[in-house]
Amino acid sequence: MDVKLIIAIVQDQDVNRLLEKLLDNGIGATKLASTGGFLKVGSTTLLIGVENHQVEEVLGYLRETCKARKQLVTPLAAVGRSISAFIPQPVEVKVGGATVFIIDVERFEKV
Ligand code: 2BA
Repeated sequence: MDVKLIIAIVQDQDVNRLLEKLLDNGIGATKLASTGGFLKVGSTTLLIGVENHQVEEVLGYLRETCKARKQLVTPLAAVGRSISAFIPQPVEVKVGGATVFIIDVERFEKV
């Protein structure tokens, strides 16, 4: 059996629709709470174990349900400078749809 582990980092707003799609189609998933290293806001990481022939199907569900969104980030003011020297302007950052890693599983057991 050729098993893959799909690790998908998705935005919290998209998770319920994605999980519904997966479960309706008999695909199991584990949901983990996560935090993005850059924005430091909450996200959800799903562990999805599937056979190789189901990978494209899962990618399809991810594309259908995970939307790209824009967020404004305000860079930190430079330390040790007067406020007039550096007034931080919000910068727009595009987040998502989903960040996906697909990993070969050497062995899969349920004991
Ligand atoms: P965050 O690290 O919070 O990043 C959120 C968004 O900020 C990213 O969206 C990207 O558009 C932007 N960004 C990240 N690092 C940046 C930087 N050094 N300079 C400028 N902009 C930056 P996405 O690329 O859609 O990533 C969404 C989330 O997926 C990330 O949240 C992180 O939790 C995860 N992720 C992305 N790339 C990853 C990687 N190579 N390894 C592990 N996790 C990753």
